[in-house]
Amino acid sequence: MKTTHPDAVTPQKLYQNRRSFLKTAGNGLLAAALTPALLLKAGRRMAGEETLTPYEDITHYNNYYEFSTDKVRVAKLARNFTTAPWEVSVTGLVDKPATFSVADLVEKFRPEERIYRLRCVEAWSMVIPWAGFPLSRLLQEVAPTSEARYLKFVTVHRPSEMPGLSNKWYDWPYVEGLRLDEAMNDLAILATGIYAKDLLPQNGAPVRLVVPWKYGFKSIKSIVSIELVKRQPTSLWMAAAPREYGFYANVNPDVSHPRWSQASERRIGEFRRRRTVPFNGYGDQVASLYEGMDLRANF
Ligand SMILES: Nc1nc2c(c(=O)[nH]1)N[C@H]1C(S)=C(S)[C@@H](COP(=O)(O)O)O[C@H]1N2
Ligand SMILES: [Mo]
Repeated sequence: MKTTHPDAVTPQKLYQNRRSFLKTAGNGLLAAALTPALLLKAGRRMAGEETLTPYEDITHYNNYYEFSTDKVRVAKLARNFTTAPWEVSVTGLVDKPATFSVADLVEKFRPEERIYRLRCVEAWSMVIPWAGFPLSRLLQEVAPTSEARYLKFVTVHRPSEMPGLSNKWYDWPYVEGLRLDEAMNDLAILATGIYAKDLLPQNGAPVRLVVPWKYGFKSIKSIVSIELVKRQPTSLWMAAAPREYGFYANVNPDVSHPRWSQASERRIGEFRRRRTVPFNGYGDQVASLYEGMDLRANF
């Protein structure tokens, strides 16, 4: 279950080469020797005991309310979303505020593959091979001051391309937050790709957060701004339903959502439900961040 072992981390380039090799081989003699069943097996990469969620599912079952609240309609509605050029500003309580183009970030930080489980608050989950780099590396660039305690992330607000923004139920733009020590944990990444391809708009192109020990809604998409602040930011979800969505949102099978249990989950592509595990299985690496905190009060 240790999907984050260094062995599971492959530079994006190598992975691409391996894939194009498999493709070429598949066109030739090898293909003749493979039965359909074997081909199916070969096409399913494993992450430890688990199977990666198919690309088709990752890219066609999405939560991205700026486009639609209907998970299967997001991909189509987001098809023509403009994702380049794109800049992310990092401001607030930092010594060296800066604006970075995503192209430069990719060049500088060389996204690598990280296979993470994503556990949505709605009790479904996926296993996704992200391409990304640690958020801590970007933070090093801007040098947070000793006053900085939290990060506030903001998604682009572009009504002309995002039909869901007409939904007045939510307080746009989409905002999320992390505590600075959470953001510095090596598991927290900024992702720019999936399956060694650039992110598609529906998955948060060109750059989105991934925090694998928290519910999926913390993984804010299409980020344009990161601000270092003193006080805990209010996320879009906290503002919309404070009894249902807290700031921490750590995956916790013992704390139910007011409207449903969080004890189990449906892995997309599987039939039997799985038991949900604390911190989505990443407790070894993150539980210490919450030592001494009441995780029922801080949900
Ligand atoms: N800007 C923005 N980011 C967002 C969302 C959203 O609606 N808008 N949905 C969140 C939720 S609830 C989940 S589960 C994940 C889904 O990511 P995926 O569609 O790439 O699987 O994105 C999160 N990030
Ligand atoms: Mo979610």
